[in-house]
Amino acid sequence: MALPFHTLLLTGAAGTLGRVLAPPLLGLCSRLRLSDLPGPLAHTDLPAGAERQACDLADTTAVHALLHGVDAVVHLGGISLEGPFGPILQANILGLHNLYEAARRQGVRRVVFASSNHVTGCWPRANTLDLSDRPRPDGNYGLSKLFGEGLASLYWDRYRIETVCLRIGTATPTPPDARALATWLSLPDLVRLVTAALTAPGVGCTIAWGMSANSRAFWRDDGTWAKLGYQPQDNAETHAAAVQHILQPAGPQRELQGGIFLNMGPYDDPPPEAPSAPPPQGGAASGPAEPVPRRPLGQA
Ligand code: NAI
Ligand code: 15L
Repeated sequence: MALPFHTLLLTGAAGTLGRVLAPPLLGLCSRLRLSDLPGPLAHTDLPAGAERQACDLADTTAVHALLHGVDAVVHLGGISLEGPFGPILQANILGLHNLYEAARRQGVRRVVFASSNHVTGCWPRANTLDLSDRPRPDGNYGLSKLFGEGLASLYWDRYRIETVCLRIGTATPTPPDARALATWLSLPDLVRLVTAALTAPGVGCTIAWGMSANSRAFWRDDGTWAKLGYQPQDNAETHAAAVQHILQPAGPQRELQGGIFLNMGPYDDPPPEAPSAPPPQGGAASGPAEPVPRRPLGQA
């Protein structure tokens, strides 16, 4: 039987999920190209039989070379945690723009984009969301994933590159805490979901929740899974007794869907000013500086 793809590219191949996905992706193509930053790629045990091509996603020229001859991309590469804007701007925002521009020029047919639940992380946990609910990113990282979903939409409407954006929850061997009873995506279900997203016919630009069939889910599938042919086999509930007592500290991180990411940032505030020293005895007074008068709005 013919394989679905000639050349498939996996970015972020040396990362946690890349190492899970590389072996099954080998079975879907004649050539699998694995990419990551040079250091991680060189030091990670990856399946023999796949090509390796190191590339910093922020390097426009290198990304164009990386996409040469590629039919489809599973895009996992980039910063995978909340943090300051500068590095996320480079790896996730510029990196994604480079990827889609190179995909357009190289005639790539489909991208499976690892988006994230942090696109909607500011929704309260009491809400069960469907895809009509507006994005409410919970930080720089979630914002970069929302940018990716926007790029996917643009490159489908203008250039007919298909994308499935997977809003992945918590993809781990077992759920790590009580929140993950809602967000968990088992690793076998991750493989099922990515395979379905790659091979389903006519996906256009689709967004799908990336979770197992969790009884306590924060999100409701609206039929997208069936269209993709994804049938989750796992349910975090089987791990409930082990983790339901593991709660995040009281505060937004416990109330909102994004969890611990809500406890991070802002990052760029100047350090608090040191208290001013008392004026020297007998010297010129050096009290606090006069406030700068504010101009009324509308004046130059
Ligand atoms: P990870 O951090 O283990 O892997 C990401 C890989 O991207 C790393 O190997 C890193 O070296 C590489 N990378 C970082 N900056 C790069 C750059 N400038 N150029 C090229 N490569 C770069 O993350 P993980 O857990 O494997 O996640 C994979 C993807 O799935 C990420 O995009 C993440 O945002 C997304 N995701 C993961 C979830 C999870 O539960 N693991 C949940 C939601 C989304
Ligand atoms: C993500 O997007 C992260 O990449 C992953 O490390 C987890 O934090 C996950 O979300 C989550 O929300 O559990």
